[in-house]
Amino acid sequence: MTLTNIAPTAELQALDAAHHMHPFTANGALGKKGARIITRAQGVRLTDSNGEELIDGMAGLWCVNIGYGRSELAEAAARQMRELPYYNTFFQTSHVPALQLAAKLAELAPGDLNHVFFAGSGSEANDTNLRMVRQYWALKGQPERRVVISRRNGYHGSTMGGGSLGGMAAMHAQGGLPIPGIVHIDQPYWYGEGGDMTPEAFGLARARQLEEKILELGPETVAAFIAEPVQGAGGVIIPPESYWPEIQRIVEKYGILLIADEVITGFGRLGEWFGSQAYGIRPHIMTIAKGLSSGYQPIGGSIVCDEVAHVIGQDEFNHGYTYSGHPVAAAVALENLRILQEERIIERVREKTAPYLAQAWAALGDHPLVGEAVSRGMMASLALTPDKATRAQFAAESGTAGYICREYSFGNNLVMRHVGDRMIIAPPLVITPTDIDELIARARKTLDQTHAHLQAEGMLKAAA
Ligand code: PXG
Repeated sequence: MTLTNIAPTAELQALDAAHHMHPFTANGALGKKGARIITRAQGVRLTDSNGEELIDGMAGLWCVNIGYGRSELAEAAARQMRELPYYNTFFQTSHVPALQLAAKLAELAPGDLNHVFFAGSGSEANDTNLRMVRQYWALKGQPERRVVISRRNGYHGSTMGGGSLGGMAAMHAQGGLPIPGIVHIDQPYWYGEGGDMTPEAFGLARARQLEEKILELGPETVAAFIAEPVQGAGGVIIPPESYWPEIQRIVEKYGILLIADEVITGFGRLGEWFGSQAYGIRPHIMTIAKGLSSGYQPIGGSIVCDEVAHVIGQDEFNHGYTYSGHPVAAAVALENLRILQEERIIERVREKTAPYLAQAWAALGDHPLVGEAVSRGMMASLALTPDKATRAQFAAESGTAGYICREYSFGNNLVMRHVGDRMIIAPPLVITPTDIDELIARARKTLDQTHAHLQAEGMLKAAA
């Protein structure tokens, strides 16, 4: 393929290394190696500055649900930019894209989740949630209800609030996180932490940690519990079936608010509009972002139930962002939702693509390097292990094998990520069975190469 609009790759990489600070990256090391420059994309495929074509197994960063290259979204953005490129919604004004998007989300969201507070991202939305649940209890005359319970290895964003709500040890190790008033319980990660328990018993035990924590803190101090229906950034951790019903029982028993962080699971990824519907979760607030606009524009928000919105509305909520409900982002999100709905993309995931992926992905479980291969909807992960029978960890530092595997995958033109020694994918929802076959073939080749590499280096050793 000829590329006419860009400089040679080495030149782009040098500029990138000199001036661009990448998120979640050791920039010194990347600068020496050179970033892969992505120049365009169509459907489920990316093209880089050398003209190589990659299958995007991660839908960008879990967000390009409708796939790349939908010109309807570009047109919606251009139309809106010409008509009203920006206005705020702070001081007794509104605009059509924001109010239409709020109404559409109220229609799509389950139960009485009928009110939307917009943000520019998932992190911002979770910061909103943290302030909103505390303000809710303050207005209810219970200002001492301030603690938010969250989970280790959960991900809720990278701002001070979002990063504190999240339970990422590597994030907490930098910059003074978590902020006060946020406590963490353990995750429902059976494969890694379940020991000899059955998944069902383990799921119950991990859910009951919520009750134990509430009792330890005193129920009168707890504002809310926040969790992702399926953990994404933590490694696609699919909870045992027993987990969510028990969580639901506990939050209702103690009357605390439940925040479902749907930033990844929203907008079809689990074969329903929201992950909460897939698991029968009844949250008071849902965090949304990513698939809301399929990543074509930065937008997030909180979908809030009648009761919480009513109480918050009793006083001025001193909170908001310049770009809350940005008209261009809202117009693009509306067009994205129209496509998801009219093209029945979520139904196709539920009935066809997710079952197909589930079967093809599970077959990777027979590979000698794979301890488990699991999926739910269009999220899938596999655990690399030196010993399948015992679900052993590698003797090498966690993430070493995963990184090697990711490098082979990238070399095979498949974007498959690693989280520690788990390999993960979350492709665009429009991926076809033929594309899935190709994705799986590249993943299998990647596993073979990784296995050979680890064997040659004497790294197929289990931790003591
Ligand atoms: N909640 C969840 C569940 C997320 O996955 C956020 C909140 C924050 O959204 P913003 O838009 O502020 O990034 C996320 C974001 C990874 C990775 O390594 C995942 C996310 C972001 C960056 C990296 O998988 N998820």
